[in-house]
Amino acid sequence: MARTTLTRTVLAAVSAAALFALGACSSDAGTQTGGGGETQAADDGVITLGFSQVGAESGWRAANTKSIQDTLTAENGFDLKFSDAQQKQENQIRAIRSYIAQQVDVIAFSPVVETGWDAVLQEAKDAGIPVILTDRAVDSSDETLYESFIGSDFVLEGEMAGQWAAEQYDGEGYQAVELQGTTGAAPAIDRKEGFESAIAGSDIEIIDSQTGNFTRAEGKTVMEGFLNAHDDIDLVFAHNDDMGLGAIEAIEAAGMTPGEDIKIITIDAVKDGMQALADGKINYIVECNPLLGPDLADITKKVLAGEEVEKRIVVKDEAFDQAAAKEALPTREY
Ligand code: GYE
Repeated sequence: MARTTLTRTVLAAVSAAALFALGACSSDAGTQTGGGGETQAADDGVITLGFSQVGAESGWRAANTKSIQDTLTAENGFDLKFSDAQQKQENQIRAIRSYIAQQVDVIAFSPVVETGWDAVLQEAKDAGIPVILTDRAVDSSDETLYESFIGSDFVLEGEMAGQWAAEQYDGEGYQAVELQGTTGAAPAIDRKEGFESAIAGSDIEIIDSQTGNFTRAEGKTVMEGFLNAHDDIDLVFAHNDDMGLGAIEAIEAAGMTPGEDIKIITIDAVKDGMQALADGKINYIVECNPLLGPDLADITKKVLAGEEVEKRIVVKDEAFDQAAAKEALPTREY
């Protein structure tokens, strides 16, 4: 439970004294000390963590939310306060401010877009509340505004997708369209960059590119637009499975066979995407592991214990073709 100001101050004094007695009250414990000099260590053993989630836009997000809620449980010593920002930065900023006002022990969030966080992160720092980023990065020149960033390497994911495309389709004059993730989001920016760099010099050309906001519905609508505007699309690169699944619906509605008439490459490898890959409707998927709950729990405990944590924790991803998807599906966790 969040503590009241009174208990917080008293407990902070107690834990500061305890740290001092242990000889640990040095600048090494800086991650726990905010502008007011208050110590943020968990006292009653329960860690109150405020988590601001991006939204519920995709299968990946659902698996990510489940991982966080299944890990940060009372049995594991957490009091999780969870809010869904519905893909809006202003909602996330509001949630973070409310966690600061509630004096939680730690704030974690997955920033919907990369920029515009410095002010609210500074407020958390001034309140002595450590912040951990999960999944998506912020674009800030001040790395002291957060403790650690846990998530995949999105540039690498885009590169893996592009490399496979270049190997499969080079020399064939392939015309590709791109379904981008949410404008300004780290995975949209980085996956685009990675894919473009990997296909540079190949025979693949991106003839159109628009955001589908990481959702199935928008992926479908944008693909319908692409199909109306171009009659020579060979390949779709979708920044996530859901938009690829929306594109499949649009391609089928236009009387074509996805995976054959138009090839599809996506990122995430969540169940529905993997099923479509195994069914031959998608051609290749680069994984993005959403199971970030255990790492978040671990890093949170270390930060509150004053231990050094890595500033960047990179989650490893695989990639699947159709045969690999058939093999992996029965034991897939998400
Ligand atoms: O790929 C997409 C989701 O930030 C990695 O967000 C995440 C992305 C994921 O909506 O499906």
